[in-house]
This record gives sequence, C-alpha cells and structure tokens, in this order.
Amino acid sequence: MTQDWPRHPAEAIRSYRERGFREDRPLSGLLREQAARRGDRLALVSRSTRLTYAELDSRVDRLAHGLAALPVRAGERVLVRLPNREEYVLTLFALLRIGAVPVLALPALGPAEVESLAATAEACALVVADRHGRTDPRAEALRIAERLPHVRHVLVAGDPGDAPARSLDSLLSQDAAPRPEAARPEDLALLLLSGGTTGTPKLIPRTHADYGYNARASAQACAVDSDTVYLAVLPVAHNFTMVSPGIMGVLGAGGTVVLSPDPSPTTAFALIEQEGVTLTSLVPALVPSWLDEARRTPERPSSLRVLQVGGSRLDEVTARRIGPELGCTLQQVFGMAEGLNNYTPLDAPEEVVCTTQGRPLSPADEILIVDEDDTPVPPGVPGELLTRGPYTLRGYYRAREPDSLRFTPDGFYRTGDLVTRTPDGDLVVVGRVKDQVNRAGEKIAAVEVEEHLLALPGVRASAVVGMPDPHLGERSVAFLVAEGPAPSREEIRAAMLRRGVAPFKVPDEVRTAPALPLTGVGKVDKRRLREEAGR
Ligand code: OOB
Repeated sequence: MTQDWPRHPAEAIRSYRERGFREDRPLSGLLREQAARRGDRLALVSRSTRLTYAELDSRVDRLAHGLAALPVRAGERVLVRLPNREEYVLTLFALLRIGAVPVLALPALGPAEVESLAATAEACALVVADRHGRTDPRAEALRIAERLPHVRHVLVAGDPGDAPARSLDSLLSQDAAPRPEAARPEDLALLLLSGGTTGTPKLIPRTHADYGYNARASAQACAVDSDTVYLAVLPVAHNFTMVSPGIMGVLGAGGTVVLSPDPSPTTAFALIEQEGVTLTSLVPALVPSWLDEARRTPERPSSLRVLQVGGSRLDEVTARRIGPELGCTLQQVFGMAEGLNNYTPLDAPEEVVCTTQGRPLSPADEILIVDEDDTPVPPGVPGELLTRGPYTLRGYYRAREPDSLRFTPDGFYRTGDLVTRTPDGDLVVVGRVKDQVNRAGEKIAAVEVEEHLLALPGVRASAVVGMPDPHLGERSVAFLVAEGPAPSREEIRAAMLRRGVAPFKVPDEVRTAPALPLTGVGKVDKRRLREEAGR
C-alpha cells in the first residue's frame, strides 16, 4: 500500500518518545484512565445532559460496540459534522476507541464542501445533526451518501428522519463491557480540515501519539487540572476547542467540559455562572460582544480565571481591556490545525500578554523565521514562520498537490504566517504570505472563492483580498472583471449557496474593475488591490 500520509521519520519519533514528547497510548485511553481514577466526577455538561467520567466512558463503550457492529472498522474514516452537543464527544471517543478515524468537519461548511471532504477521505459513514440553523444536514448527508458509494451509513444525532439514516441512540448497545483500545499510539487518530490556500480541502493527519501530546502539554501550559471547568464556545471540531487545551486537554486532566450551544455572551455568561466555568477560548471577533455584555451585567463572570483568545490577530487595545473588564487573565493563543501551538505564559507581564502571540508549547518545537529564499532573517525583522516538531504534520493526507509547496525538504512546515520574534522568544504575528482571508478566525482560501466567481456568467477575471474590518478582523473583498453587467453581491451569494458553498465564504464586498493589476511576473497584484480596496 502506498502511504496515505508522510509520517515523521522513525528516528525522530524515537527521540520524541524518549524525551516525553509523544503520548504512548491511544487518545480514548485518557477517558478510560480518568474513569478509573475519578469515575464519579463530572466530565461533560451539555444542554440537559450531565455525565460523570464513569457514565461517559461506559456510554462511549456502548456506542463503540454499536459502531463496530455496523460495521465501522479500524482505520476507516468517518466524517463527523456535529455542533456543540454531547453526541460529538461520545462519537469522537467511540470512533477513536474502535480505531476508526473521525474527519472533523465544521457545521458551517456547505454541502458541496462536506461532500468533497467525504470523497477525499473516502468516508464510510457520515455523522450529522438532525438540524442546524436553517439547514437540514440529515437530508444533505443522505444525498451525499447516494452519490458516494463508499458512504455506507448516515448516522444522526437526534431524530434520524427517513431511512436509511439511523440515530446514534439506536446504536448504543446494551453491552457496556469495556472495549479494548483498537488503535496503537502511532496510528492515524483523526483528520482535521486545513484552512487552506487551494481550491480543494486539505486534510491534516494527526496521530494518537501527537494529538495526545498536544493536548497534555497544552493542559500543562494552561494550568489545567481536575478543578478546571472548560466552556467550549467555539465550534467543538475546531483544533482550538479540541486540544489547545480544549476538550481533550481538560478531559485528560480530569476536569469538566461544558458545551455552549451558541457563542453569544448571554448564553456563555449564564453557563459560566451556573457551572463555575474557569477557562474558555474565543476568537478575537467575539471579544467585543463579551466586553459589552460584561459592562451590561452587574456581576461579571466571577469564576472565570483565564480567557484564551486566538485564531486571528487580537489588537492590543482590546487585549488590554480584557483583564480589567472581565476580571480574568488573558492568554493569547497562536495555533494551527497543522500542529504548532504558541501560548503567552499565564504569569507573563501584561506587556507580553497584550503585544505578543506567545511562545511554542514544546521545547521540541523548532522555529525558523526566513526570507523569500528561506534564509533566516536577523532578529526583529519579519519573515515567514517555518516549524517542525513532535506534533506538527510532515505532509497532508492523500495530498493532491506536491507537499514540497508547503514543506521544506527537511520537514519544516511553511505556515504562511509572517512573524517576528522578541528578544525573549515570543512570537508576534505581523502578517501573512499565504493567499487567505482570515474572517473572524474562519480561514478562506482566496483562490477557492475566485474560482466560484469565475464560474458566474460574464465574469472574466476575479481576485479576492482580505481587508481590515473592525468587527470581523478581516472582511473579504472581491474584484470582478465582467463582460456586460457584473453580478451583484446578492446574485453571487445565491449562486455560491446553490453550489453548496459555506455562507461565510461569500465575499463581504464586491467591486468591479476594467482589468486586474498585474505584478512584474504577470501574477495578480494583490497588494495593489488591497490599496485600491482601502481607498
Ligand atoms: C487556528 O487554527 P487554524 O488551522 O484554523 O488556522 C491557523 C492560522 C495560522 O496559521 C494563522 O494564520 C492564524 O490562523 N492564526 C493567528 C492566530 N492564531 C491563528 N493569527 C494571528 N494571531 C493568532 N493568535 O486558528 C488555531 C488552532 C489552535 C489554537 C488556536 C488557533
């Protein structure tokens, strides 16, 4: 069999293991261990569900038995597209326990994107919710299953609706006997979706050993212990909510995970009060509404000790307001689903916390800051961040284009982020070389939207750039060269949604131009377009 994904060299794995930079058990082992140590402690709170570690572990066993009986086999991929509800945690651990590989899809994706992911991963099953906002993920999943022969099962959290869809509940076996872990530590554990810079989704392979280490080391960096109560506000399938330290880090330490059904501060503040939440994580775009809510409510969330903010750039002015106005410690997190996580230390001076994006999680994380020729830049000069380490991937899963574009020959991942490093070793993100828009933390590959625009009648050329935006961090601006009347933003929106694209990828603003400016080598000059859009 040709390898589906490039692993770390055996020698590197050996050395990481020896130094404690890989976990040596499968991921769902962390649940088993906590169930044995503190079975009656509260593990998971979601809507009306409250599960202790013993209950959660035994439900995971029951679902694992049911999934295995379908059968879903070890090594098979299962696309999981669930919002923040208890079935996500159950499904995730049950799949991990039988050695199947969850593919974590965000609920915000459009049906065409879900299908493309399922196809790339050759998923054998799709797990979706009975409803999500105004969409019907169940019906979408059934249509995808009809088109993709490898999709044998559609499994639904909640009401399964029409056959052949089945509810996850119906799979819960009566047999709650502990199921042995099917995976070995160096096996593929799960596939994450890359923010991407290309038109096709890229899947990030993460192993039990590397993801487990990412979660454990993050929990340490964030002082997570069995008294931690973590509120998952961002989508559960995002890497930030999963391992930075997120669900995995907190459950691994014996703390409690509370799932917030929506990111609004009203919902979150009520849950913080009710459950005594001590830690949560947000993207910068959500912070202003939390600050507003804190001003409105007489009692600010008193139990909250640490607010993590990451996913896109947090401006310094807002950063400085968090401590005094929310009464908690800010921690900036600069991470990526591909691996590397950076954190500002919890005891760092305010200056460091408010003006840097922190330092690498692991002593084994290697960092290079380079110019266009891959030559390291002098201290203080911005350059592209390259990184290599125990939990950073060495190549994408079943990559369609050569990995040499995103990896150096010696295995460094090209993050596409422009950074500088302070004399103390903290990183500051100053920009980006990858052609991407970071809209409220959601990553949009410019080329993907450009291709959708080109497919519209009369559009001859298109270019998408990100522009600073006070609410979103960045908004997407599309430039169109059209023959005849250019389509309006509403027409573009309708066309993109018809094509099954996620609503957040629809350009926020559409402009027309007689021609696109070109650089000396004939590429679209995005710098000039950005200047244009700023005028
Ligand atoms: C997180 O992961 P992804 O995969 O959605 O996006 C990674 C990219 C980074 O390469 C960078 O461009 C941007 O998001 N980013 C930031 C940032 N954190 C991420 N840019 C500026 N400042 C920050 N603090 O976004 C992610 C994964 C794990 C933990 C936290 C965030």
